Amino acid sequence: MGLHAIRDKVRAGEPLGLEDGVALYEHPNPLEVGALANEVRERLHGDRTFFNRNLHINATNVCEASCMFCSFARLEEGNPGAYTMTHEQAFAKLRARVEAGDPITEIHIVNGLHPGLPFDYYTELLAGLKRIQPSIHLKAFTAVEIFYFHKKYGMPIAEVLARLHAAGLDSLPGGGAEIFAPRVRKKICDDKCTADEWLEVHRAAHRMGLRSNCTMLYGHIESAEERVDHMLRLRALQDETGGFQTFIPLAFHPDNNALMKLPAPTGVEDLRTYAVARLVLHNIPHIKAYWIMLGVKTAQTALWFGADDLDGTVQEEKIYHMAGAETPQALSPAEIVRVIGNAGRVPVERDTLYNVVAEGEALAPRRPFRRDVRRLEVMP
Ligand code: V47
Repeated sequence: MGLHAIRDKVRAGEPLGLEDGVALYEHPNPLEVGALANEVRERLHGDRTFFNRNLHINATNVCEASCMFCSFARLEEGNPGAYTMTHEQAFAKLRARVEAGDPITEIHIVNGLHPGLPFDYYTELLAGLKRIQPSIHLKAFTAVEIFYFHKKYGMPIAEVLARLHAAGLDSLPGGGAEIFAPRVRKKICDDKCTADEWLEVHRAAHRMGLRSNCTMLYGHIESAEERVDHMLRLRALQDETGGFQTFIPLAFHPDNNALMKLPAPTGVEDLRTYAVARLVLHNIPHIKAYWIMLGVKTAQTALWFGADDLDGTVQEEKIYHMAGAETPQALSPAEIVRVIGNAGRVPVERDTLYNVVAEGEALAPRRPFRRDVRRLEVMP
């Protein structure tokens, strides 16, 4: 399938199929693929580029699963580097932000599958954070964690979600999806929930009115066809429920894990994956360039290859930094605003549900944007 035919489909609003997606991966010119994705990005969002003020809490890295790509997990309490926060330690992280006068709107919580914690550990974690800042949005627990709770505590998925929601859960992050193809899952993450189970958790969350994100871990052993198949399965669930807000392609980081012999994906592969995602996932409103994982410069470039969101200020990221990410642990809102502006886009501070918190003059003080990037002329 040539790019002409795909361009016609995209412009006519026709969904792309598996063959189209693979053709986009195989097309010799990534800039042409990127330009088509940028058309869709600008049709949906113009120049607007979203970010939020958030804090990451990884309450424990003790994890029963042995995913080959993971540098964060430790199999047992007591192993070198293993930790589990007390509630007070987790609460102190939010209190520190509140005392610093930092108006964060979201806490992102992702953990290992800890075999020894009671369900109350999680409900009390959520409830305690809400007591400190009732307005905070808690985006917590990947579908893999929710499925683990369902098995471990013997409750239906809907009941796990309902009890967490009652304690303060507001939405689900998109992690744990990896690659849905059984061939890949069997090799890299055989001992956690299947693709269907991951999708079932998100379906149940959407039915309850909770929104969620979705991800794809790329750049390890998967093929282009398996990447596109993954996107198509997400798109099918989105057709059914409409509950996904954002798709986040996660580039594999090879340090300190069992797949460390593999090279990390190149910048061109990163940008192409953003573009293919924007084109295939026409029904998911946002594509997030997670700067922590991509690096700030590639994330800026991705804003011209389909992405319209940079994630947030973050503070203390562990999963990628233990896997070799060299990005800073946090960007201030003023820095994010400058990063977006210097990429030639317009920053918009959002909350987790994409309500606008601030834009234009109301945003953090900043140096003037270099808005002339589109008008650069070749010097004589
Ligand atoms: O599920 C783990 C990935 C995910 C590595 O929803 C790795 O807004 C690359 O869920 N190299 C967790 N990736 C992160 C996550 C997330 C992140 C940002 C935003 C959102 C959101 C969700 O991190 C895991 C796994 O797919 N991961 N190890 C690694 N070595």
